[in-house]
Amino acid sequence: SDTRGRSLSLAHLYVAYSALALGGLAGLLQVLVRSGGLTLPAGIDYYQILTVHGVLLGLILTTFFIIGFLHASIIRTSGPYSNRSIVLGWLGFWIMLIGTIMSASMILLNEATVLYTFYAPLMAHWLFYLGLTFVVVGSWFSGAAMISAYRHWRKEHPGQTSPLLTFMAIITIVLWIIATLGVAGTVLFQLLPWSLGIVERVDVLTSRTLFWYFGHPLVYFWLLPAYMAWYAIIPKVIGGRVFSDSLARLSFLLFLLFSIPVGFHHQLVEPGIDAFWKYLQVVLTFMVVIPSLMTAFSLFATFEIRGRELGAKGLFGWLRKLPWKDARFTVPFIGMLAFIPAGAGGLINASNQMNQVVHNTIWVTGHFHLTLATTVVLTFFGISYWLIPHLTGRVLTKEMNRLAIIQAIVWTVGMGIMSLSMHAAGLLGAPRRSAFSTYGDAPQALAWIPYQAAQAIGGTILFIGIILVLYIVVSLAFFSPKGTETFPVADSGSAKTPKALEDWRIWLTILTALILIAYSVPFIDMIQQAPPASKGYRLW
Ligand code: HAS
Repeated sequence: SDTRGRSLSLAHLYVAYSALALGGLAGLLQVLVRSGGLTLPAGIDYYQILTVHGVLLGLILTTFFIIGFLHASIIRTSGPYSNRSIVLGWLGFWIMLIGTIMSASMILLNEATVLYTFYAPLMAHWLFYLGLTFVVVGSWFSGAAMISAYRHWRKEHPGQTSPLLTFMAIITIVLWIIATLGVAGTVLFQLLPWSLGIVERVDVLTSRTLFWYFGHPLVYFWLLPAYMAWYAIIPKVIGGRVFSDSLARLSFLLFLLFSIPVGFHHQLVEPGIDAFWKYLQVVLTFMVVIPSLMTAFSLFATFEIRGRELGAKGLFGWLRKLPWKDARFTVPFIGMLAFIPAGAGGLINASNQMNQVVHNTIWVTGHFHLTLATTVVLTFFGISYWLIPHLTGRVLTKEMNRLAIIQAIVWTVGMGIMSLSMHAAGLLGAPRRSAFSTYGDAPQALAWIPYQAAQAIGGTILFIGIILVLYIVVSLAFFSPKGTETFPVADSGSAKTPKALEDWRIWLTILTALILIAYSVPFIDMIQQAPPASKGYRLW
């Protein structure tokens, strides 16, 4: 029916999975190099492939997948896009794609080996920063397409509560737009002029602070689409309903409020930021844990209620009633389970004293391979298994469903081995972002080697997982039998939801106040007490 909307979403998903193919290959190479088992040919540098891996998987796969999924969710629940939204959506897609090609080319030419956080004073070619600017600006066009569709719906349905999935998609994109103001600030006013030679030096602390103003909400921009599926789609897959429409909306609003003013928990060991402001942002970080706990509660409730409806008895009998053979449920469910240890690791990171132990160790890499690369990514795979055939007019066959569950098991085994050994080696002091070295055969460094070998084994199993998921995705996109695959949306009974939950004036005012409280004084301090700015370095 809505062919234009379908093509728009699909185009984003195709770019996302292409990024997975290239970024995954870089991941395999880098675990092998790090374990000491491989030397890269033709002068290719370890940090170059690490940058390819981080940028393609952390920034490109996620942004394209999420925007494609958000478009599809809004169209599914609020109706086909107007011409205006379609044009804005395609403009966004092309600007982002051109930006991606610019930045990726510079990385492949080894002129932007600055890792995915592109911290100053490491300097990249100016085209890399310009490419990133295009990606961000393009995503704003996509956001404008979504907001325009949402406003249109509200105009057509005065006084009604918007569909839950649309509301969640709008929170996610508003979070992204407000967060990207920080990264746009550092790229446009600091990194671009500096890499072009217009200014000679860069203020590193301000740049990193602007980056983390963006970088932390970025991780919730990754998480919220997974939560959309958990709250509003999975209940339908298991034949149930959303536990509470109001609770789901409140949890998304809490993410909007608390995920931005917390960037300092990535900068706890950095000088130049007063301890009081770090403390305040750590308190706010613990506030952002609350909506995740609400999510866990509400998911358990949905699962249990459904299981009991199906006649389950005893304390845990409902677990047996869940549709374990359905990849649309099982694959994201594994992601949910992974979030229990992953979230616990996050709480450790956020605790100031424990952060001193784990910061800049490979523990942190283990943390985000559980959060992003397991919880979020497995949910994205689970979504793709019905979304891609839904968009291409095909069906998820029994064989592909079975393969999808096998894929998730392979992924879990590979990631389990890799991430556990990353956490363990991190506690033994192994640094993150470092190529293979025995540090002059120092005993401490020699103790890390078995864990690095385990990482290589886990990483190789994961690569098999990547081949499997790509095989499934290509089959679903081009070869599965023609048919109709539904986009499942659970009933949430939004009629009783308090109207205040959709009163943007309230929430955006609180958000602005929180951001100003958390960041104003530290920024003034940075400007007034700025240490000498750095001239910068190049790794290339
Ligand atoms: Fe994090 C570093 C703190 C969540 C990603 N994080 C990172 C980096 C990334 C990342 C990429 O405070 C590295 C950045 C870099 O390159 O330097 N993180 C947290 C905290 C949370 C958290 C407090 N992180 C995430 C998520 C990510 C992500 C989500 C991506 C998607 N993280 C940090 C800190 C650092 C950090 C510090 C900096 C470290 C440093 O020093 O550099 C929290 O949001 C976590 C809350 C979650 C929970 C779990 C709730 C459980 C649920 C599962 C329900 C399951 C069910 C099924 C119902 C408390 C919702 C169960 C059924 C059964 C039957 C059992």
